[in-house]
Amino acid sequence: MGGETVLVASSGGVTRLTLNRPDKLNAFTLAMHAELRAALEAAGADSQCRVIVLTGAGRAFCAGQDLAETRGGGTADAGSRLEQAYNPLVKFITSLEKPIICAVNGIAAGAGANVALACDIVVAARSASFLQAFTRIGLVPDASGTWTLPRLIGPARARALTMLAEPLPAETAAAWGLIWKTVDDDKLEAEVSALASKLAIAPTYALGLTKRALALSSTNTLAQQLDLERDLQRKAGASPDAAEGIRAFLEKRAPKFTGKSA
Ligand code: LHQ
Repeated sequence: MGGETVLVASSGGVTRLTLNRPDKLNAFTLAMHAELRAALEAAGADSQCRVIVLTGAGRAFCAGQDLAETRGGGTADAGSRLEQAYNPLVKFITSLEKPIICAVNGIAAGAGANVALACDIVVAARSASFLQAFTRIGLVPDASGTWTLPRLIGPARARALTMLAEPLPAETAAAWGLIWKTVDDDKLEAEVSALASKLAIAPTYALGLTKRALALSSTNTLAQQLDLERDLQRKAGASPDAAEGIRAFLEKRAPKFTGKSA
């Protein structure tokens, strides 16, 4: 299923989206943006889908914007490409109330790195790397990099990473807290499948509210965040999954979550 540039496969509550321009290291074209957005929207609306996995075909995850495509249209208004494509993509990924795992199978460069980092759980192959390539070509980091990087790894590392534009090995990315973990290349598929299967039977509604609470914490005061936790706990606490979770604990058995809000 899916289009030419994004492959879509769904099974057991997991929707797997594969960026599919391997000969161009899965660089983003407008067509790929449109297909990815449509696939994400469909997964978001599909009640059977409880977790999304985003990965790349071939040896790279994604090399960012396809620079051959922007050459013709020029980068005179590179901002319009962000406005049209990257900004809505990052907003969609970060606000979708379902978990999104990014399986970084190889190099993630430019906007490709930052789209990966916008996902909820990032697992990288040990040979992968993250390259804030932008300043190599006279651009500034985008697709939320200037927001995400200082928050995840601190301003000092964010400054050097973006200004030097050197590849950051996946192992270092994990050690710095930029991503969740690295695994041996030949274990990536199995590790990500195991994580996805676990999340596919998790209380999806509570996971979505957790994602919302963590996102809002970056602008909230402690008092606002405590109020938010109260409000979201009220919602989660009234869900069938909370009733099931507590009942299962007391009955000393594994819970059977539906993922639903009511
Ligand atoms: C590519 C690309 C690519 C096209 C590899 N485009 N073909 C937003 C708004 C508006 C404007 C601009 O940008 C943005 C956001 C951004 O993402 S800007 C940053 C764009 N990305 C980059 O600058 C990274 C460019 N790529 C590279 O530096 C290298 O390809 C890396 C370091 C990722 C990998 O190097 P290698 O492993 O040596 O592979 P390669 O360079 O030989 O690439 C393989 C092929 O993929 C090659 O095509 P060819 O036909 O010659 O075999 C490359 O031209 C193509 N490719 N990235 N972004």
